[in-house]
Amino acid sequence: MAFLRSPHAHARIGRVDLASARAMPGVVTCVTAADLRDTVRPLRAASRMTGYHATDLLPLAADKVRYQGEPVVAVVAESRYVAEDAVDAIAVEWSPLPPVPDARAAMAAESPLVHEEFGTNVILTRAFRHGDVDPALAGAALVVRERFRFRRHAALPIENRAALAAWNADGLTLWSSTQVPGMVRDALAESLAVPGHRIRVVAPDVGGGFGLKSSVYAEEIAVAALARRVGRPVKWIGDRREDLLASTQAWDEEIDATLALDGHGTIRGLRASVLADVGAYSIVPWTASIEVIQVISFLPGPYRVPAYLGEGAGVATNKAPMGPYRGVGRPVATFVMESLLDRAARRLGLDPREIRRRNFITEFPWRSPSGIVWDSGSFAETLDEAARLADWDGVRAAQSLRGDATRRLGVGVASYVELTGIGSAIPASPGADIATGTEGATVRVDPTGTVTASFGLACHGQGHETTLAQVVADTLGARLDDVRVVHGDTSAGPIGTGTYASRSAVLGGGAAILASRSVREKALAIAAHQLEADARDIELQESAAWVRGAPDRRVSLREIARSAYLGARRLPKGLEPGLEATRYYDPFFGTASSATHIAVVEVDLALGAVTVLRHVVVEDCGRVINPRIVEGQTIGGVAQGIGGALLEELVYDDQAQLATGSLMDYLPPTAWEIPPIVVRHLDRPSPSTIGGFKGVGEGGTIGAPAAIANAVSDALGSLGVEIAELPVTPDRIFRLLASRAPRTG
Ligand code: MCN
Ligand code: SMO
Repeated sequence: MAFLRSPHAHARIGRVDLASARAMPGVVTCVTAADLRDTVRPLRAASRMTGYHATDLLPLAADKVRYQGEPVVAVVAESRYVAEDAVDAIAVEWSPLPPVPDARAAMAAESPLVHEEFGTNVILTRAFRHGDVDPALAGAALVVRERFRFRRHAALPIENRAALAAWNADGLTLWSSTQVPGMVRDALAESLAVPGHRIRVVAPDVGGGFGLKSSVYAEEIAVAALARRVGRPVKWIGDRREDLLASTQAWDEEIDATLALDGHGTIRGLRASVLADVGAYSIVPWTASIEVIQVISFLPGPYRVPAYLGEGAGVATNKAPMGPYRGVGRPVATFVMESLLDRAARRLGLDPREIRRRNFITEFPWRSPSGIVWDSGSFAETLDEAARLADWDGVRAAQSLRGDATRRLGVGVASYVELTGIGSAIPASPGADIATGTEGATVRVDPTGTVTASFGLACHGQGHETTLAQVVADTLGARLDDVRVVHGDTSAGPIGTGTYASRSAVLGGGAAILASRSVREKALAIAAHQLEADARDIELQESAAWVRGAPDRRVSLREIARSAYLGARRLPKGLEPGLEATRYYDPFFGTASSATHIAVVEVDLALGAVTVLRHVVVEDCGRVINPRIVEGQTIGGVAQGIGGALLEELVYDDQAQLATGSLMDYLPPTAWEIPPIVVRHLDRPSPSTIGGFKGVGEGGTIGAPAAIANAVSDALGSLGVEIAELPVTPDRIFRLLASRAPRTG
């Protein structure tokens, strides 16, 4: 399958002439929205947010297009080559409409509308209020104010999105490069009107996702609908251009923020107004709110903020829809709060570390101004350890020694707290019934004594095959080699949604512990029966059980499992045969992960170039299941954070045309830009989750941009430059310096 995608950001679709495309040898079918109207129902993401307008998710645009790259015609052919040629042979009569390229301008009364029927481009608003912020600001010794800008980014998995649909007498199998097979299954059941048990969604090993693959996409529905229509399997493999144009984009916000403090640097209040450019549609299932809600939820950070007002608005523009990308809103929130704190520290003559220490939350549980419960946190500890590892004082000494006029050294800190392993008490969006708060695990010991642990998760590089196997092996008492983890297949495991929101260790691991405990208890009962001992006296470890104190009275897990399935005479009286359990886990609120990042940078004033010399992360992700995996997660996250801080930006022009549609223009970091990254784990078990785990998959990306921005501001502080916009590209640094430099010659 190949798509004819809109060349316009905003246009009415007139007559579509498919005749020559259909006549080409090798073309199986060409369809428009009209051809699918009777067989595909639109999907809508529900929410009770104020002023929220849902939009339809359909496989192809009907009537008008709202962003460049939106799919309009689907062509199925014998090969991708033929399909692409057929796309070129299609003639569409477009009536271009005035585009909406800018969120602030889109709020003006005279702006063209992305969705006329809403009568506005503001498609949602949300606010968090805590205490009385006005008097806090009015009576403060110091008020720092800034308009911050975080530019639009792409999650950019190296592997583009892809989907393959095949129908047979049993129904549909969809192989998709998705993080959320459970959600896609439910969505397809609704959109194609097919019973859920006739749909199997498989997410094989297809590389990275980074949040970009955690929504339901038009192309997934299109391949499924077209495969049903033509009675043959249909495959779509997206290319890089399609990925940059038509996958969800992220982190596009403008934030007006004001922080009020007393003379000692103690925070009195914080006010922020966040304008998010959410693009053309409200995505399924997250809605268009996912970024903006996270920004205003997490702005107060790991600090005591007695009065807070955070207001956010999501504004529709003619760009690809905004969706989740590693960190979701928190890279932005952390950038804003940490930048404000450094500005305050500079005005007060305080060390950046000291102003943080004075404001860190120290009592737990703590209810944040946006209603999140922080169950724990190691804020000061991560800060002190990171400063030590980064040799903060050494950098300061070097700064004062250096006489180099063109290259400046800077050090920057960012501390954050994030909610991970989110349970059912915190809905993804108000009133939305997406089952993000629960997850299941099935643990089965077969008669050969090996263990299969299956999950509704869909891991895509996080190493669950290792870490979840460790959890099951440890809890059950099996050898690690005897445990196989199965995930990413809606027909092979318990009900679940998938892998996102740094939830798998907490929710999947929690469910795995519960299921493994049930299996272990039964295995102990069977072993006790066979060894003629009391179950309380049985040890079960490394796939063998023995009577405590009498190690030669033993049976293997294999013998226990055989008995479990042979039944009657091998089992204690009344015990049900079988050796497996399915359990679900809901951590209710979730748990607080925290970290401090410190970046040391050098800024070349002549080139405007920033080099990150070293980057240190000290994190508290609870009990660490696997230190190497956590280290890898953190390093990968920091790499994406460095890209976000220095290089990566999706640029749209004033016609809402994407100017960065290839990797020649959109610049992810390479090994060249990534310095040695030092990671330390504190390993402080969560008090509120089974197993004590806290999530860690996004943290690297949350802390890095803020730390780097603060390091650049530190390097350029004596020149009067403070960073308020990311990415801080050479061009931006050049302009900042030029606007402050005295004119010569
Ligand atoms: N882990 C651990 N000890 C802990 C916590 C976690 O050993 N205390 C391990 C886990 O068992 C898991 C890994 O660390 O193997 C990440 O765990 P977790 O924080 O639960 O996050 P998820 O597994 O739910 O992964 C989602 C997260 C998100 S939201 C994005 S975005 C992201 C990320 O993971 N996308 C990634 N990391 C990625 N890594 C790769 N390679 N590719 C992506 O697309
Ligand atoms: S952005 Mo991660 O998939 O929650």
